[in-house]
Amino acid sequence: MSIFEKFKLGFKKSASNIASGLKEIIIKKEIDDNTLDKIEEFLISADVGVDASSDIRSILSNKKIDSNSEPINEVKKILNEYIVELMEPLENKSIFETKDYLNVTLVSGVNGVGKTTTIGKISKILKNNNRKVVLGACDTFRAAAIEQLETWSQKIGVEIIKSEAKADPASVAYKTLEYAKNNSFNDVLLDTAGRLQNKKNLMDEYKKIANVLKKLDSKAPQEVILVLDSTSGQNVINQVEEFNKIIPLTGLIMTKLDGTAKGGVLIAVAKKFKLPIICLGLGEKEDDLQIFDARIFADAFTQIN
Ligand SMILES: Nc1nc2c(ncn2[C@@H]2O[C@H](COP(=O)(O)OP(=O)(O)O)[C@@H](O)[C@H]2O)c(=O)[nH]1
Ligand SMILES: [Mg+2]
Repeated sequence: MSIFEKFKLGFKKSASNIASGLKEIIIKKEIDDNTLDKIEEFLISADVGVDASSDIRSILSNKKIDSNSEPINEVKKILNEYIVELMEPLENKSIFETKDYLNVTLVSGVNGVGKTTTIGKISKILKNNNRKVVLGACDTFRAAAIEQLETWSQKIGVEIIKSEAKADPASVAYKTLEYAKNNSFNDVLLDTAGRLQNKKNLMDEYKKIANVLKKLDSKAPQEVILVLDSTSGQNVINQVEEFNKIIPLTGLIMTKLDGTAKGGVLIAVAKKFKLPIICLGLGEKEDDLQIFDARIFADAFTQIN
């Protein structure tokens, strides 16, 4: 199966939601104001966001739709082009590329979004690229969280640094980086506990992790990645805003695009923050991760090609 086919399959719910929604609306040969209103409303309801939906409406209204072609196909094409133009500049594969320095990635997000699972998946890609990877179990909140990361480390065959439950997450981060530096590792991936962006003490703890890392490497963490759950809809906007205030984010990952009809929220996030999009989660297994490619995303979303 090609990447595109895999993506289309995983992304089926969102894509068929868009395709069937547009098909219901676009029944006439020409696209009048009423139809434009309905398209815009529908895109907003599919979580594409008010700004992007209004952009798409104005592009559609300014464009002369070729009356010889099927209007639905023209609309899909315009939507497709809009997505590519918006999101192609946000592609960022640098985390997967070989570097001449130790790359430290701090992974954050609210509870249950898929941080630990995504770290497992990313470490597999890194390992396949011949990189020496160590995971840091900085989610010390529950013993089960440490065990979950440990299970991933065993499955993928990468090392892990951990401590007992309730230990200071910053100290685990420090120990992990120290170990990685002393043993010529290429990548450190730090798992953290889920935290709500409005809980000050937890956000302080998160900030402390980054500060402690700087004692060993003034440039660390080189990557600060926020994981977002696509099924949370527009809540993700607030999450990006708040996490970005504490430690500036270098990239985003969106998960669970396989289980939702609301994958359009990635477009809303792209439009609002213009932050790099690293990869997308399309399932619970180790290979269910797609390095972000705007064209593949756009084609799957609009069911073109
Ligand atoms: N369907 C689906 N489930 C996912 C995905 N990523 C993670 N999960 C599941 O979501 C749940 C929470 O994941 P976990 O990694 O523990 O989240 P964390 O609390 O952020 O570390 C688990 O049951 C995962 O298997 C994804 O891309 N698709
Ligand atoms: Mg976790």
